Amino acid sequence: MSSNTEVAERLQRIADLLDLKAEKFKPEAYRRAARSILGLGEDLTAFRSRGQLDEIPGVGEAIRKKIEEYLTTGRIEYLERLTAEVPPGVVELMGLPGLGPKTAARLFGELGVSSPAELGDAIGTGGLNGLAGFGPRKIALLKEAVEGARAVSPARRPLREAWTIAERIRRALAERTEVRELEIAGSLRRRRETIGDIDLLATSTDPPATIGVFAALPEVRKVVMKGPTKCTVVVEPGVQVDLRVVAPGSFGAALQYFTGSKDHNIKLRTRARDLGLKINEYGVDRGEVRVGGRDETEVYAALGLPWIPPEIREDRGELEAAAAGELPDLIEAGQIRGTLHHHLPPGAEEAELALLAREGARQGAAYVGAVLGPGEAAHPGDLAGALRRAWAQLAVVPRPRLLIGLELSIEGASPGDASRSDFDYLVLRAGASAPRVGLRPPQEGPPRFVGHLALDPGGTATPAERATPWIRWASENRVALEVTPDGPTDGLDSNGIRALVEVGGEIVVSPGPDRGALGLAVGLARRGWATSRHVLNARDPPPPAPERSRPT
Ligand code: DGT
Ligand code: CA
Ligand code: CA
Repeated sequence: MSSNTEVAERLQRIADLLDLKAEKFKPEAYRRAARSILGLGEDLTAFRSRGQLDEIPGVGEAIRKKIEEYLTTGRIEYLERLTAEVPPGVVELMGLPGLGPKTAARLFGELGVSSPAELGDAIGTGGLNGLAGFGPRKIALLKEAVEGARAVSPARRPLREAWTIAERIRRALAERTEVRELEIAGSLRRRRETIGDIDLLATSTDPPATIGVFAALPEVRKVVMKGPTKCTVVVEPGVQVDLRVVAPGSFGAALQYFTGSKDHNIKLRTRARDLGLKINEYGVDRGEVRVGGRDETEVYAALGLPWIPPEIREDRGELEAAAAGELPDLIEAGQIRGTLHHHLPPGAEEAELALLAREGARQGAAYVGAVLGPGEAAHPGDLAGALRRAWAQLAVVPRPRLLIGLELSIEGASPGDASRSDFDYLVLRAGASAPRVGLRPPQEGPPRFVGHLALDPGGTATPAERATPWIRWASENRVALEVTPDGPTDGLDSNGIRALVEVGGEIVVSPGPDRGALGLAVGLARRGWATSRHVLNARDPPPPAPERSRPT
């Protein structure tokens, strides 16, 4: 699926360049299309040959033409034109961590800074002092970014990006007949919000052949180290991947060891020692006798413990809970009854709804929740009515229930919105400001509100610190907070989830804008120790009230 990443990367670059030119809405459209393409389970060329590029969410006519142009000619003229308009150093500048296109545009426009090196010089000579919006803290962060760019250690990647890369490699290796077991280990298996490098673990009837195939994958940019059973490479776009081929009898022990976390492993090793055992990546031994190593369950069992889900292996109380037989019964993807946060592209609402219905039916969803915003429809109530009628006509079996939510910014919501009869629930978009409105949902039934956090990525506060006031607000008002595959950049991180469920709050698990990554969002929820009791969309909503009047 290399053309998918290639196209997505180019659309993303177009978005960045448009941002640099201070274009208003276009960048988000390109980003949405890029995200959707990254989440596709199939190569774009297959969509094209079926004439279905238009059916990819977020791909309208303009973007479709650019995709076709790329698939045919290997280039996108529009991108080349945009690139030519911008000095190359400025493009590098906006790629620095914490320095988006908007800041880069200002630095270039107002100070003529056109590369990371020039930014370093400008900071050194005090050239940024006094510039509006560039306080001492921001300048310190920029300095860090410039210095970081010089260092060798590459940045950590968001979970979803690393997962997409790892899955592609995993699929390529899984096709090989000599490969037997194959698992993604490390922080990715634990669904950590950010990933340093990708760790793969395999057993093989021909380890050197497997290593050879891995080192020669088309996405490999550089082979860092290649031995008979271990290989480290750097793949596009600059992520390190480790593959280890281990003996079948040690696969469980190796998987346990290389899944980590390091703190979890250290605690486990202490427990082993206390029991007169020795544990390492080859197995669990009592003296000369191997008592576990084939699979993970056996490894934990040898230490008198039940298998511990990877998502909570962080030494945050999971070993104590396991020893006491009190591990939480973590939420599973199969328990999700429906999803609640799909936006419908303006002008193509019914087509998108039909797609959602088919997808929902295929996945056995009990309901599908579409969300309308006051900005997306002139009269959301009328549109909701029309969509309900269109839904009733769809020839989809079994047809999930359609729920329609109204999305409001938290400042724009009023208590009266809570009792609107033309919507099934509200989505409150919460910005970085302190909560101001405490809407009370109806006393009966599950909460009818979903809070979407768009946390301000700036500042030095951790995602959990930034989420704290929202967690209190949400639990007090019985608002379920959203968990997306993008984690803290677009919702709660696992610390926030855990804090929320500990005070009796609820989450909503969403698949994200391209609808492809529900499993990752569930993984984050599991990392936050959430069980089905804590997940609003692991339940069915109350049946529709027959007396509820709806505009026709
Ligand atoms: P990352 O790559 O920074 O996102 O995080 P991890 O957890 O994937 O860490 P990585 O790739 O350095 O190592 C993979 C696993 O191998 C790690 O989770 C636990 C295990 N491991 C690595 N080094 C050590 C160590 O020094 N001691 C122990 N007990 N385990 C280690
Ligand atoms: Ca790793
Ligand atoms: Ca590693």
